[in-house]
Amino acid sequence: MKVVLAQPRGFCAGVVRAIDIVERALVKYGAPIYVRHEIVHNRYVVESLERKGARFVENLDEVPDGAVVIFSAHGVSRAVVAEAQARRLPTLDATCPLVTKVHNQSRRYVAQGRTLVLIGHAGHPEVEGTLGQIDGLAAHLVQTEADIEMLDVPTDTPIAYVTQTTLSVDDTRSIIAALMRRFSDVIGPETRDICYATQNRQMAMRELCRIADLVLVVGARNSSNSNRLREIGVEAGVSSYLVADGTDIDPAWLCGAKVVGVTAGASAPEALVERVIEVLRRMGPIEVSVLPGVEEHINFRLPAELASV
Ligand code: 0CJ
Ligand code: F3S
Repeated sequence: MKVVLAQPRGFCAGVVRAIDIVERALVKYGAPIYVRHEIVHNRYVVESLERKGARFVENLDEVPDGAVVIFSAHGVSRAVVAEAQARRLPTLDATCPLVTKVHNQSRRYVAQGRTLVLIGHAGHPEVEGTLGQIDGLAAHLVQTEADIEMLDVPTDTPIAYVTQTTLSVDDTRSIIAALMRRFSDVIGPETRDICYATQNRQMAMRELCRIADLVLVVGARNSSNSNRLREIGVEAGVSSYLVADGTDIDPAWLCGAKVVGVTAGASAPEALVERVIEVLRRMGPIEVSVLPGVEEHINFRLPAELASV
């Protein structure tokens, strides 16, 4: 059996930075360090940081007075920042700079008098953080083309849209087109809010689907960008499964597969890709190769107080 790895796959610059922030904070301030929400959507990452002294919470009321708290890569609303300030909690912001950029753009659009439409998935922490940049009724969430028809907004209202960073490029394009059809004055970034890492991994997944009989996507169930990779496989007609670490591979999936593709979401460490390869090796002889693809050289700066730790 051939095992072909997608390039690029796995960690993006925002995830590397977010994990680095937790590790450096533990060194500088000592355990425990509180992290609001999973720093990135991956249990393996979360559990390894827990072993070093990080404590993950969903709400700031679980953080004791005076403890250092880190905001996850997905970003937070202004209400969460205000709550931390009101309690004078020392905070570090691990929000991906590409999410912060969307926050800033959202506020600018609303300041220009436009009604904001956020394209994204309800309940996702990034969506809550972005919607939470805007007060009151000026922001609307849409998840599908059908949601555009349901918007209770006059069609000549000046609209600006922004998007979640980890969406399907193709689906987002269709939703933007529907928005442009319904409203007469629409501005927005097209699909440029979808980050470089999401776009590159989706492109690599499409390449993998041209040669693979089956694709295993290493990533967590609550990882938006990993789910989008699996969907691309399904849309291309290639059986595709999200796997946490390989222990969840059903041998029946591999029946008759000559070429197995493996990729990983932006929050999945390479150690988990290696575990998946090990599981495949135990099932029979394999030959591993990497598909040529985009090389990424992006780095995000750390918060100043952690740069020299
Ligand atoms: O939202 C982000 C800034 C992406 C973070 C990395 O991926 P993950 O799986 O933690 O988050 P998504 O669910 O947003 O893909
Ligand atoms: Fe940032 Fe994209 Fe990664 S938004 S955290 S670079 S998936």
